Amino acid sequence: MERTFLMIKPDGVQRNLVGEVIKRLENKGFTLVGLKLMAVSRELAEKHYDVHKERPFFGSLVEFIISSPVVAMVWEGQGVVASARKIIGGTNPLESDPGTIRGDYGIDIGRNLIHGSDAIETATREISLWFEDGELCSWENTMKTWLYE
Ligand code: D4T
Repeated sequence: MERTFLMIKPDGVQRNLVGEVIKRLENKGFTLVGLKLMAVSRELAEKHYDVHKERPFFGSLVEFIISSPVVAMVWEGQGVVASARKIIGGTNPLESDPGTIRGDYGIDIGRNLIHGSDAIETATREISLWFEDGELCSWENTMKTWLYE
């Protein structure tokens, strides 16, 4: 079953949106297999956003991610990588569709509440960057029969 890495950024945690984010993914039918509140080291933040290291916003993005705790999560389900990105919404919250997390709760691109892996390969890399194998819990949701044909 496909897995993705999601991170509620410091603004999402500070704004008490942890429950709201989890609720949206649970209601969709996806299964939570990893969850932790953590203070992020500069090294981890820089590794996570390595692809953006030449971009002008890289420095402020790293400072933001390490400024206050984040909630790191792994979610599982059919098509979860692309579907979670749709639930999250476009990068710039002012332009994200209403009904998405960013569209409903955000304004500024530098405070866009949540990160989600953008492809299956990225998800694999990010899950192993943020979680040890032993921190993930493989379990079968008893509702599976009612979610999948
Ligand atoms: P993440 O990676 O956080 O899920 O966001 P996206 O996948 O939607 O967008 P991204 O990789 O292009 O940007 C990563 C991260 O950088 C912040 N950012 C981005 C910013 O502060 N200023 C900017 O101009 C851009 C493009 C927001 C998300």
